[in-house]
Amino acid sequence: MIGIFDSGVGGMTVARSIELALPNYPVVYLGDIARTPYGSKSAAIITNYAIENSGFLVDKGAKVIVIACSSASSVATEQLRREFDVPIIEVITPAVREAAKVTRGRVGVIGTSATIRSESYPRLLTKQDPALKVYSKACPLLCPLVEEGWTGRRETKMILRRYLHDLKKHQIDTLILGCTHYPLLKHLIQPRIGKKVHLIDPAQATAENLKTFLVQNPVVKEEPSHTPEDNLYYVTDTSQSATEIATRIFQREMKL
Ligand code: DGN
Repeated sequence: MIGIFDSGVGGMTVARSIELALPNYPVVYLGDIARTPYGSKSAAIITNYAIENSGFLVDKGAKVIVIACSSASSVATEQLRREFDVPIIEVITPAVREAAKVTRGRVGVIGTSATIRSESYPRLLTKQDPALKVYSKACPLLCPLVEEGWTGRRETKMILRRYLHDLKKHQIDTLILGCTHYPLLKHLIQPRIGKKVHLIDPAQATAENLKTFLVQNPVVKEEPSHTPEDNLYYVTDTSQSATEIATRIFQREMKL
């Protein structure tokens, strides 16, 4: 099984892209909505949560774990690789590789406070290409708005405009959505940052990376009779809005 976890519903954007890229591969997902958001917590706490989530997924039969959360990917990847003997896939590297491929030199990164504080994106981006100019902005209010289902509200648009203002001043040509909740706000981000700015969606980049990884390392195998409807989606608390958001992301009735 492919195990995937996030602090809540954001990682479902990654899970959905994985279902589309690998429809016959079994998936088990854990959304830790009881303890969301992760992005405002310390690296030590996020790492503890990531270890517990990964333990749950391994118990369910996961043979590879996707950290579908930029905050946990930024601070907990190395620790998870030490604790578990299954491969650990994170969401930072695939997004950075894609950004480095398409940018003309000025890259923006938005993410949670934990992600931006860790400097994981600028570090990897300038490792890929030392000439890149990277501008980061923490957007701590966005995840709670997405978890609430406020993805079309006037208030969300106002907050986004405020957050993106600084990045616009830097005339970025590429923007990494450095949080797996943000693809759900793509329709609001694109017109506010500018139509010509290339948005990097971590969900698609990570799914492509996982597909390539599984071709080279078949730790999980395709099961011809398996369909996405057979996948298992767990959450650590009940939430009506999580079920509604999941149903919208997967475009089918979801039972969490
Ligand atoms: N989806 C998580 C991330 O990518 O960082 C959000 C973290 C949070 O809980 N705020």
